[in-house]
This record gives sequence, C-alpha cells and structure tokens, in this order.
Amino acid sequence: MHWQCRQDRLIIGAQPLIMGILNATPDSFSDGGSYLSLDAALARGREMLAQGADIIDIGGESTRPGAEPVDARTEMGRVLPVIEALATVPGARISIDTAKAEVAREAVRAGACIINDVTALEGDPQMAAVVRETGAGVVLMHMRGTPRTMQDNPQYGDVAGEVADWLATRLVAAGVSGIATEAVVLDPGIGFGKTAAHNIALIAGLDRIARLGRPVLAGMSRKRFIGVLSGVEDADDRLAGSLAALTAAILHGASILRVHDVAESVQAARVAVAVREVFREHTEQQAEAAA
Ligand code: HH2
Repeated sequence: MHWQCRQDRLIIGAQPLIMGILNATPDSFSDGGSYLSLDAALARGREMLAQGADIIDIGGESTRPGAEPVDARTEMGRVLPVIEALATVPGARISIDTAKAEVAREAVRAGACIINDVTALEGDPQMAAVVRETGAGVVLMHMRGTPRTMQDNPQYGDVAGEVADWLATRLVAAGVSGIATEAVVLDPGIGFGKTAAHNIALIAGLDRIARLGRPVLAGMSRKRFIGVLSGVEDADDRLAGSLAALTAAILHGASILRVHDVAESVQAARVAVAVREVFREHTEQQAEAAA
C-alpha cells in the first residue's frame, strides 16, 4: 500500500511512519508556546527529522478541549514562515494541521505535501477542492462536536464500529469530491469527543478501521486519557504511557503515529513491529498446519 502526497509516494510497509508534532501555537496542550519563534521552530523540526521523523506536522491553531478558534491570517502568520524554512531542509516532508482551506492552500504553496484536517473535509466547504487541486495527501479524522464542545459527555454504543462506519462514509465522500483514494489516510481522532474508555476501545479496535483499506494514523501522544489511566497530571510527564499506547496501536493496525517524542517513539515502534511480525508468522504457520 502507499500514500500519495503530491509527487511523493510514501510506502506503507512493516515499519510505521512517525509524524513529529510541531505546534507554532501559544496554547497547545503540551508544546504550546515553545516554538513561537521561527528559529526555535526550525531547530525543533530539524531535530525531529534527525531523530527519524518521516513527516513533520505543523499546526497554528490548538484543538485542545475548550480551545478558542483563531482566524486564518493569524494561523498563516504562525505556520507559513516555519513551513517555508523547513521545506528547504533535505528530506523534510511537511504536513499542515489545519481545518481552513485558505491556510491549507498557502501551506502547500509554501512546501507542505499533506493536509491534516481534523474535520475530515466537513469544516470548510473549500477544503476538498484544495486537496483535489493540489494533489496533497489528506488525513481524515473523526471528531464528535467541535474542540469547544467535544468533551461534553460523549456517548457511543460500539465506539470502534461507529467511528469506522463514519470514516468509511468520509472516504466515499472524498472520492465523490474527486480526491484519489491513494491520497487518503484515516484517523479515529483519539481524544476528540471521547472518554478514556472510548479511546482504549478505539486503540483495541483499530483493525476495524484498517479493514477499510487505507492506512490508519493514530495520535495518542501525551493526551489526557494517558493521564487518566496513569494518574500523571502533567502532560510533559506522559512519555512512558504514550509509548505503551503507541505499541498497542501498532499491534492493532496503526501505520502512522503522530508523536511529540520522536526518538523514543522510533525505538518503541521498532520493537513493537518486530514482535508483531513474528506473531503474524506464527499465526500463518498455525493456520497452514490446520488447513
Ligand atoms: N491530535 C491533535 C491535533 N491534531 N491530528 C490528527 N490527525 N490526529 C490527532 O490525534 C491530532 C491531530 C491534538 O494534539 P496537539 O497538536 O499536540 O495539541 P493541540 O491541538 O492543543 O495543538
């Protein structure tokens, strides 16, 4: 399988891709305020690439629960200089984390090849056209409600089934808009309108999304459910829990992991993949023996 992102064809093989998070925001839940200056953001981007990041995901608007929206001008003022600068670094592959079509279009012009839209093309009526016309890769993410309201008592019956069904309809809608299937990646939206129990059920049920035939992206890094499960209050202290979630997600079918801690995640991913591959071999051998 591959993920077509403009001219770039990303091979989705045994090793998952690591997407490093770079938030040029004052208020993101974990790294907010750390990379507001261009120099600091560029240095962090270079560092994550050196640590093995396959993609750098740049955001200029926080989506943490209760976050205030920002206008397109403000968002572009934050992200475009960083994208332009990072795009000149050899091997840099850039994703823009935005729900605004205007920001996405300018970000691609500045050097991004992936549009990470947490509204799955439902937020801005122009977004599908931007994805189609630029040929960018696109992440379609599930969210219930908006960042302001999403954590107000979310309810599901079978969360993994409902999220997979919804993503299936968004995949079809993208195709109807003229977006190539090969350009699409699906994301359950861990933490977006979900309780800790919902997030765990989603991680354990990722294979149900993977069965839709497109790569699955999972973003769990330092999120609140890890704090709920572990009792660790400070988001910056949640690395160990994040690596446990990453390992589980890989074992259940995730191909792309969105993370703050690139070096540690690359290491954990290698170990998780090694175990998964041997497990698959054993399962196949058992099935052959039984046949
Ligand atoms: N999570 C966040 C932001 N964007 N995009 C995708 N596709 N999947 C995710 O799980 C996801 C995302 C939230 O994390 P972060 O960017 O670290 O914080 P903030 O939204 O506060 O900037």
